[in-house]
Amino acid sequence: MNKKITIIIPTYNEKDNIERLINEIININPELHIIVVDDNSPDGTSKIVEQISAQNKNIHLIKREKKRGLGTAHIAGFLYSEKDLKAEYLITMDSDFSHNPTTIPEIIKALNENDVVIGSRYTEGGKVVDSPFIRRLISKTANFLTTYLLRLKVKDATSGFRGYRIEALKKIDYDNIFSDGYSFLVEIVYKLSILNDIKIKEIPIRFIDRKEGKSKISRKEIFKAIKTIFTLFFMKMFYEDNAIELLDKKFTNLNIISYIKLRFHISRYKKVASMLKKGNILDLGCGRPTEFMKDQSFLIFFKNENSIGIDLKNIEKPRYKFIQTEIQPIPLENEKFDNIIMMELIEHIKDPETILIEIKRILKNDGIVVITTPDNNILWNLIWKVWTKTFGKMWKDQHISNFNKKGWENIISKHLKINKIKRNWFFDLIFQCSKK
Ligand SMILES: Nc1nc2c(ncn2[C@@H]2O[C@H](COP(=O)(O)OP(=O)(O)O)[C@@H](O)[C@H]2O)c(=O)[nH]1
Ligand SMILES: [Mg+2]
Repeated sequence: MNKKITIIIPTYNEKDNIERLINEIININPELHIIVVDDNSPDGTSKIVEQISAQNKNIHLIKREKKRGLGTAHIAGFLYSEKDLKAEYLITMDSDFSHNPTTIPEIIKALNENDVVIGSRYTEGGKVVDSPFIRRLISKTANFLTTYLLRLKVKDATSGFRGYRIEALKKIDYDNIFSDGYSFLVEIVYKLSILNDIKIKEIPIRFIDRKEGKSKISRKEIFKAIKTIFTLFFMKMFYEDNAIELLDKKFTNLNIISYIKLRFHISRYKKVASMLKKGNILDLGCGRPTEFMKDQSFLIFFKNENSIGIDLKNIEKPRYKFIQTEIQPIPLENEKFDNIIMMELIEHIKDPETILIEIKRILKNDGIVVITTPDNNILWNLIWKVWTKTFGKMWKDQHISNFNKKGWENIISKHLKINKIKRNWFFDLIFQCSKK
């Protein structure tokens, strides 16, 4: 064996299992490095491991001062494998013999061809033995959610019996891992799965319920797992739309209101983007749409190098060309742009027609204009009332021009030809226009 391989085993009160497990692993291959991560188990598990490791330099003990969860224990093992042992393959397993050590050579073999290998109960040939009904239900439910919400192709996303190539793990920023307990297993496999160049393979295992000691999974861990899956579900959208780069904050620091707002803006971006034509773009009012998103978010989303953004407020480090200016008048030459977009801005202007005249002037004759603005209808006002009551005041106070769909159609069509009207989330209008 020329590769350095570590076996990472988290333990909490496993005095009846750990020594026998270590011996069985040594019998399989004495060159394997075993890292036990013990959270100061009251039953003295770490003392047993200390004694063994004093005799055998391949046995390592990471002793943590208190119980800190399975996920952080795995990470501690990853870091030790990478930094201290310079290992290439890392294997994680439970200490209670639910994971049969004789599977280790199979995992190693599969790691030669794959980045991540999962010992799977639910792939063909896999099995669960002697597990209580409730445990099976929890595990099945978690896997059902990861399949349908996260669209994760892995059949057993909660299995802790795994192999990882260190090169794959290096692509994960452990600082951004938000789950510390069992649901860490879902989070890390999900985050690995969305990287393009990662190969994940499941190999069947027989999972046998523990004979010695007690399970440490608690009701709290189950709630935390549900929270993890839903948080990842929200994240999914950003990866899919490549929109994580629009955030000015760490994703995990967003709250539920931020998620709602973000979904709203990105949903509009997609629709607006689909209405544009080839060529250059002017974004009127290109500043951040909400406090946790970046300035020029739409332009960053759309990725057209021929873009200019204009805003009343200054922007630090603009990603695309930027002019800070009033927009009545717009300090640009006539017939300059293929596309002009103006999102959620026109309602802030006292005399909306003046800006439409300016847009017409700088638009090329065959250019496209996309304007978005709230539809001041009953629904919008209702949503507004509920929102203000629930979450507090937002932007509506600054809306000087309030019209419903008909009203906006009348104003816009005085200056431009309306080709298409779409809606974003029922109450937001999107007008695609051209010159008359
Ligand atoms: N270091 C550490 N190990 C833990 C912690 N919670 C569970 N473990 C270990 O993780 C493995 C899986 O736990 P177990 O209770 O068997 O989970 P179950 O098989 O899902 O019931 C066992 O080896 C436990 O000793 C923890 O907070 N810290
Ligand atoms: Mg167990």
